Amino acid sequence: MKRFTRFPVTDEAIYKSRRLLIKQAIACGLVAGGLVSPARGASEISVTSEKRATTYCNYYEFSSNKQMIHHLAKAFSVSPWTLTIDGEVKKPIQVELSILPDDVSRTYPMRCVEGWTAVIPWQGVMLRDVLSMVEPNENAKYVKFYSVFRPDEMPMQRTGNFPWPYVEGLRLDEAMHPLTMLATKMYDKPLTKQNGAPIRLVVPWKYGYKSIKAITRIELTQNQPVGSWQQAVPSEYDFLGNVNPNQPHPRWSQRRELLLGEKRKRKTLMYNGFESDVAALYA
Ligand SMILES: Nc1nc2c(c(=O)[nH]1)N[C@H]1C(S)=C(S)[C@@H](COP(=O)(O)O)O[C@H]1N2
Ligand SMILES: [Mo]
Repeated sequence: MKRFTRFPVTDEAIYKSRRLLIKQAIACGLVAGGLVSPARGASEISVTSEKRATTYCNYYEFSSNKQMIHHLAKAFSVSPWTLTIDGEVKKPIQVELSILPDDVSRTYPMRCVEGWTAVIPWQGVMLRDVLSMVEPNENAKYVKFYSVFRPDEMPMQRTGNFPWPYVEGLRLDEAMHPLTMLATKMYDKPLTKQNGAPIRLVVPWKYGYKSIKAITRIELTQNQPVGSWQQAVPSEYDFLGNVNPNQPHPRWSQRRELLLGEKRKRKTLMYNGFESDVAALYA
């Protein structure tokens, strides 16, 4: 298995050791490659505690209060669930989630544009393996994701001031990148409701808003989709959403970030540390 930058990411559950020592990064050649700065090298990089990652969330359908979401999500039901994949494809399908493999395990930093990061071990499937099941046709250029619309169970959907349901999009080449996952588990357990059960997107080199939760539909499209945040606040959220410490944001500096549980901020890395894996997509 290829090791990705910033964190030594493996297919075996490396987080079981809890602490990803910088020594491992040195062993992986990340320091030699200049991907881990000496400043970062002075401290160790840990997986976020499961407790923190499941009680400090962004999920605007429930609330804008990050610590309230895990309480409010209790009333949300995630089974039965059908995932439709359609649009510019040769074989549209409705997937039983139980048939999807969940044997890809990746520890990725989830970097929110607000300046905080949770380092989470995800399990699921590469999106490209799911897309190849439906066989995108020649018109397919983008992938549009739709989250669930359940105003009865999601309090913020009863207000009209956001373009519900939450939607997001990727270019087809981004969707086919091997880093891009559909996750059905985290910490080797089924996804919690607050973290996006039963199935969510995880795109590690992009800001968290791209990693849409509770997906009901994946539509291959010819035209570039408009994400819900992009539509609601275009000056703050662009379509690409690539992590970039040098691109100023009107509300939050993107230069630094707080890893949940730590006291001091760390420098934010270009493409969230995955520059050598994805920079070619944007050349
Ligand atoms: N459906 C939906 N997906 C969503 C959001 C949301 O409000 N609704 N918030 C996004 C944002 S802004 C972030 S930072 C991540 C947070 O993921 P986490 O709570 O699992 O850490 O989820 C993303 N996916
Ligand atoms: Mo976010």
